[in-house]
Amino acid sequence: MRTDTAQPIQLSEYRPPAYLVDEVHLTFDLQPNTTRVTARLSVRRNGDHAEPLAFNGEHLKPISVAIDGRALSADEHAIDAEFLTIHAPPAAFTLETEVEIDPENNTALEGLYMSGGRFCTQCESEGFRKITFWPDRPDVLSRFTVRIEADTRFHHLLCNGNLIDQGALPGGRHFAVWNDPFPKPSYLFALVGGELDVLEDKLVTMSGRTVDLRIYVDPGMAGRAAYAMDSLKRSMIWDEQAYGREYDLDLFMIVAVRDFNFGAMENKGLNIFNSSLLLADPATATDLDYERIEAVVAHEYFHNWTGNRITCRDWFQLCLKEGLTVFREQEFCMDMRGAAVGRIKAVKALRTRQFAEDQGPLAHAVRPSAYMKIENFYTATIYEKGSEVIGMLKTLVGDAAFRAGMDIYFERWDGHATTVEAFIQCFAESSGQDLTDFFRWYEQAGTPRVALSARYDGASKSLAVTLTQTNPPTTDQPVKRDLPIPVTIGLLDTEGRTLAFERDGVATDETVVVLSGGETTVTLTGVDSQPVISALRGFSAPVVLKTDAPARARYLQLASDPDLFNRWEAGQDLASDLILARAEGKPDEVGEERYAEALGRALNDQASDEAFKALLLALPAESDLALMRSPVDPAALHAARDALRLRLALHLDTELRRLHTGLQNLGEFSPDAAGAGRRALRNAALELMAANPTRAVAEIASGHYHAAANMTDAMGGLNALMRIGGADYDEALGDFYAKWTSEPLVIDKWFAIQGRDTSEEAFGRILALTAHPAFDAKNPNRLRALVSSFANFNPVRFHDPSGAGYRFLADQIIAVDRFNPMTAARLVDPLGGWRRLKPELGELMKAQLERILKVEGLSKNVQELAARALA
Ligand code: B3K
Ligand code: ZN
Repeated sequence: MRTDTAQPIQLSEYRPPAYLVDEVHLTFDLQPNTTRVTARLSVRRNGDHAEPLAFNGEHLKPISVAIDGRALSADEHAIDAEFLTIHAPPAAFTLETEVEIDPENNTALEGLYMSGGRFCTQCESEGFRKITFWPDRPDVLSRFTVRIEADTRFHHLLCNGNLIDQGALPGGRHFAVWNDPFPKPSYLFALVGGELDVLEDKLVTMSGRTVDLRIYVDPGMAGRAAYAMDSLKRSMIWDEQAYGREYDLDLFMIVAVRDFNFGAMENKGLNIFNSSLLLADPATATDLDYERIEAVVAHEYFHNWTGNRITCRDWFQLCLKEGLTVFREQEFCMDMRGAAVGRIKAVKALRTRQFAEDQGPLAHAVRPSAYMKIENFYTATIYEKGSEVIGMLKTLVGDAAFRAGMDIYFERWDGHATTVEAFIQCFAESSGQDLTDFFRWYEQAGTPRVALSARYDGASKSLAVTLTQTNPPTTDQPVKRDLPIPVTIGLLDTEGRTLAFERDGVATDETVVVLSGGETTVTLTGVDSQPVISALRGFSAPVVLKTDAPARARYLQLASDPDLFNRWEAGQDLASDLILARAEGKPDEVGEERYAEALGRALNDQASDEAFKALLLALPAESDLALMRSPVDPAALHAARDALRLRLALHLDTELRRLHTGLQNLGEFSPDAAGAGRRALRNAALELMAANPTRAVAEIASGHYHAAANMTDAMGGLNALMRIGGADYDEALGDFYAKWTSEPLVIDKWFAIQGRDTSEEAFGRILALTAHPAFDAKNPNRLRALVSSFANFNPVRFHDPSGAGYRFLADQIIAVDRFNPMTAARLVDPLGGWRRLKPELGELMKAQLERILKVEGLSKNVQELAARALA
């Protein structure tokens, strides 16, 4: 087994770059197998010491290296698998290099590669070094001019910035020259060459400039870019209004590609998107697809200020751009689609992914202090928890100081690469607060546990609320410090009405208590009756809250907490307790009936919207329940959750059918939040009905599938049929495949639903699907559709007692690692949980990690994650 891991890179060892590149001229002679890249760099020494120059370069075939027009001799420089070294360069000079690369055989999809017969790039984090020799680190900012030459069948030649020249060349070739006036790090470089269709629009910015907007897609698909275009325009306007940030170039382009290792990339002026996050029409995309397109288009656009104009000094600062941009994206989405529902969805995602990360071997801080492969750190902790930390900062300093701090940040750091410290300093200045302790949120991994207890004194009408925190050790940090934790609190009376109170003599109905140190007590006065406490409203901090409140308090909250997050949370808490009790062999039948009753009442509440009710109807996921107890018995959790689903289906039968019929919408499809909410509730009702798989329900599900006028409903029907199984499901699967054979994004959904099939025979089918002619592991979307949905969303089959599920995942990781290490590494995560599983399963899972580590030639990416998972 390989345990000889290379040395990690340490934050404490950061050194400024020895050489800077102010200006670069690149020429690409695009050929699928032999692309020539000529680079002319204006290089200058950074600092006083003469040092050898070491520029990154990997998988490059060097042709020539020259300084100030003179070719370098063999003893003046060296080229190995990772670096171009020049032993004694002058203080300032022009470096000219020429290399050859092979985009067509670049299956790792990093650097310059081909997708669907077109050239495209992906450089973050360290892909640019696969294009040319370069100091490939984010703190080297350069002005790029790029000339692209290609055969005219590569009709569009795109790059960052502004098009400054184009024309024909002999031999059926043509060229385009692009200049990006904004200095940028190499990870934001992008280039695209190929035959594309374009959807065009314009936007007049706040200062009255007209920006051309272009979205490039596969020929024939321009109509499907309309929602992305609409989302882009709304994002641009939102950033002006919310943060005063205007777009800077005259042109903003997005290109959609089918083969992409993740979601999308914020390259300056030329975003590149996975087509699954860009193309949508009602027939082929679900409401969830629309929602994600809106979010990701906004996210990548917002990076223009938080990421591009101001970038990261080093990759340890990744959350500086990602956490902040996720935060801005979430604010935007809540403005577009409703705050409560948006917040609940964000917290669900955080808990499922990030809380799991904290409990596993891959736990790390929002700003880690060491890494092996930075590619492995694009995690839920950096992104989602990074966003939560910004949210807490805003709560702590207040809205006005938050906005003022952002203004200072934009003003001070525009055009620079900076650090999280420098960012936080802006808020210390705008608020006058000492944020030293707050900074621990960036340095300390793990999910704090907060306990709340309260004592009400009727005589003095006062309520003493005590909060305590414990910070359990994580694999990377055994000893923890206390954190400042903002806990938003409101009170309800026994009828569920808001109970006003006073804090420090000021009347209010909501307050933020900052738990600092191990324990904090506050006394609220003027509390007229024994209250129910609604704490951690809006999920004001990424913690696990435990209270001593009885179930009846939860029921009251579920019925009437004005904080909709906490209303939903109360339902989830009640459901979790019931499922966990049943999984442990202590079912609470009376409690389950009571829960069903309460849910029925919530569904009838005329005041709340459908999207919210759809969330109420969904029980906590098995993966979330698995985080609440250890050792985990996935089969017991699955059975207990199914039992509660069945009880709800039986108890709410009339109600669910009424919803299913009543919410039928025969009008025109609209992707807006209201329309999506109605479809979500109707499909959630059907899904719950499917927990009671009678003939009648199967017929309803089949009818739902066949009558579907949009992809959301088609998938809703297929999902319900999958849960019921049998001939109707098989018939619908066949029908679906036949109908959508030529639509790759839809066929991805066909694979994904089968990956989630929990029936006994599902695993055999999943194995067989890897030999299906439409299965292509080289396409990350297709691979993830089957393999990730199985490993992440099908716990009962993944954790099969035979270990076959783990073996299957390991087989896939090993196979994919040979050609695409980044995507292979992203599959490792589900194997990290072995310690928390019941021992007989844990051993089987561990054996697969050991097997992976024995593979000859394993990538650093997979090796780091598998080794950490075992350590
Ligand atoms: N910044 C990119 C992610 C890059 C991932 C590199 N492995 C997309 C984003 O977060 O906006
Ligand atoms: Zn991002």
